[in-house]
Amino acid sequence: MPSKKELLEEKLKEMQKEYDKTQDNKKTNYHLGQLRSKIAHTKKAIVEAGKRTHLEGFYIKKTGDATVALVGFPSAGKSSLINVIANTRSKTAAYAFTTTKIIPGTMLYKDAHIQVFDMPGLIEDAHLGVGGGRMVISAAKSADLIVFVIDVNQLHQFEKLLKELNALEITINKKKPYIQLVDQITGGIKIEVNKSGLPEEDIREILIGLGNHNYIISIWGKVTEDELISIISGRAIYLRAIVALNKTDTITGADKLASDFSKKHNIEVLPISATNQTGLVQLKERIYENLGIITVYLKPRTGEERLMPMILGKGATIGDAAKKFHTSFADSLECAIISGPSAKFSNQKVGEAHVLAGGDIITFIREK
Ligand SMILES: Nc1nc2c(ncn2[C@@H]2O[C@H](COP(=O)(O)OP(=O)(O)OP(=O)(O)O)[C@@H](O)[C@H]2O)c(=O)[nH]1
Ligand SMILES: [Mg+2]
Repeated sequence: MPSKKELLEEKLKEMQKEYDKTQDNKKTNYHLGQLRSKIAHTKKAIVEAGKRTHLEGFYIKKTGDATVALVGFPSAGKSSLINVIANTRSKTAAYAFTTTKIIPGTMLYKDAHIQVFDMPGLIEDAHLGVGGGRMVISAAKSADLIVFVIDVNQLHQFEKLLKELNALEITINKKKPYIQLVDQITGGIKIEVNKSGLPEEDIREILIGLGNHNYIISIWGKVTEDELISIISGRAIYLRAIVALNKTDTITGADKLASDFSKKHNIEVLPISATNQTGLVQLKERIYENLGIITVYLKPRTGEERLMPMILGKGATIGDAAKKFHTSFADSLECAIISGPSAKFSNQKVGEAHVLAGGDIITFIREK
């Protein structure tokens, strides 16, 4: 028996066919508008129908300063990789499906505790729940960065992985278009800003199709109809990702291959070998960089010289560091003395608005 989702998909196809063959003129205008609205409605229902199958209660504790998920097909070398970049032992074997649950480990880099998840291999139709796919995708969704582990001899698997993620409305390495929605009690739909590239009529119909009749909407970037539906219904997920091209010890010309692959798919690619432990320093550095974090060091004003590392987001200021150190601390901060990459000279006195850089050493000075 076809599932509810399949029935809806069938219905959607028919509506789209009808839409495509109906000519756009004054007579058909109303009919087309109705159809568009129905199409938007059905798309939402399809997502709803699919939701239950891939969002079953699954929870993994996040610790550390940031999290990274290793995603790849079986036998790509995810477990071999986590074993050489993090403090964990995950079973590896020459056969597929060696890893059956999520194995967390911690990678220490520049004093940041980066939690890494080794995961079961993803396979085609994972989004439908095949082969533990639900668990993997649910953990991947909550990670700050995805590292796709790809066997250099199986490059085609990358596109399949992307397809699986796209089926779940996960978009890789794209900035989420900025959309503001204000719910109203009455007043109908008002479109204040529209830089979407979509006609206002379509936006109106999508909103109505999704059951939103009184809204003020502003869209500040280009979006497709599907993206708009996905964002308004709250399910669009945007994630950062890079590729670890593994098993480069088995081929020659790995660097060239990695750079071609990178250009083709517009994604950062790091050639590595988990077995020979090559390329790992670069991989760690790019993981850290893509997480958008910096490490700064706090130096007490008096007493011992021990530096305390603190992890902050890129662009963080002295004020942010003080707040992170202690919520009450920021209020009584007079200034800070800094040395390091963001300082003009050693022991520079700066205010709370000063923007920090990785490697800075900070001493807070509080008001008396
Ligand atoms: N030559 C070579 N073999 C590797 C490398 N990394 C992993 N392997 C081998 O590939 C096989 C699979 O490795 P695993 O680390 O178990 O792969 P996995 O991605 O964790 O697989 P699943 O848990 O089944 O999803 C093992 O036989 C590894 O020894 C590598 O860099 N070079
Ligand atoms: Mg494994």
